[in-house]
Amino acid sequence: MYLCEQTMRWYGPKDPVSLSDIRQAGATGIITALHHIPNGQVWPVEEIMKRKNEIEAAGLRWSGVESVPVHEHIKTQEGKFQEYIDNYKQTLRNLGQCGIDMVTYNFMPVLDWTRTNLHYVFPDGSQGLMFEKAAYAAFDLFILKRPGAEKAYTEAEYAKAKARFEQMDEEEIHTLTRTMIAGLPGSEESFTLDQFQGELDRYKDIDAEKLRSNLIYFLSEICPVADEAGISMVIHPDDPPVPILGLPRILSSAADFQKLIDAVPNKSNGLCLCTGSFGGAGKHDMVDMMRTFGDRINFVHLRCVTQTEEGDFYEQTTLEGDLDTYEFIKAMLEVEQKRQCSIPLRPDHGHQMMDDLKKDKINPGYTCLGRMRELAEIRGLEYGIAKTLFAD
Ligand code: DNO
Repeated sequence: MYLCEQTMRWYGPKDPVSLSDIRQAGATGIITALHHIPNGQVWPVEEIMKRKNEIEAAGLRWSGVESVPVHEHIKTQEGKFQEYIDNYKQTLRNLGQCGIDMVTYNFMPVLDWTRTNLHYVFPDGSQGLMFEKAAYAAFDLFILKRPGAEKAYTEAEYAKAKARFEQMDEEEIHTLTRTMIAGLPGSEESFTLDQFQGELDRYKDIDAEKLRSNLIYFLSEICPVADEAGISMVIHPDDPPVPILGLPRILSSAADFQKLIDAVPNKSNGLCLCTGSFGGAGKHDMVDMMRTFGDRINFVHLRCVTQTEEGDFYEQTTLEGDLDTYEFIKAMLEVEQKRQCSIPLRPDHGHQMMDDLKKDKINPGYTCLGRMRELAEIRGLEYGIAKTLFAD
């Protein structure tokens, strides 16, 4: 029987969570990246091998890269973008040569994932990540003061954002600004407000169709190389799956992914099914996505969120939230038996809880204990479903 490959993300030697912690949490695989190599440069074979050996020495497998970042110039097709694409191809060849077979990336302009609060306190005392629409709008309208931002909001939303902003003290404004633009774990960039507006401006003539055609160009260049290197490229969906700060978004639904595979049908063109990203806004049927795109899903981020009527969302634990985790895992097991392979899955984020609340240095969403709880719940649920429904 094929169960998922249980993995955890590791931010490399500087991560306060060690490889040994991850192994003790029950994972067998590691998802990581060479964060020390600047965006756009080739990852040399020696550096890849060094990291691979370190992971294997801890009794774990390097199950996939998250992420080989896509340089902003590739997204906007300016400057040295062709050189960055060539570098990307070489990185894929080098990873393939070292036996790494899955690479995650995203095509979100400027920012990777976006939240407004990294320390929302849940009723049990643990802390998690959330997105509050009024705080986000207050940032956009009154802190960043993005030109033309008013057009993105209804009168009621504007009024709510204004009231929210007026409530904030200096400290909250500072924390919100940092949360929005200083880069969450895994993001490659960090900015000041002015630099940030400058980055947004580079997209003023790029709408969703243009961005999509730049992504399709990128894929048509790299997928043949990935096919040959034996690598599955998995795109991470937009998080949250709605336009942010006037930036175009192109991977916010099942239909968006369908457009990509219609344009570039290569085997290596795949999806990272992140249930929490799609779960952040709108109605998306992740169980159906698993069934529809099963052959192309080569990585799963399992995370449950609850959306509110105001457009906010909270990151819950695995068995709470809007996702039917039982049906999702069942659908995943069906795909794995059909494909006769295990798909790597990682608990995406976890709450900061217990002893981790006392630590000074943590990566929000990526603490040890919270993710251990997530993984334990996922593996228990999967085991139960597999035993009862898939036993030979
Ligand atoms: C957030 C992560 C993202 C993801 C990238 C993939 O927790 O899921 O940062 O790694 O978007 O390129």
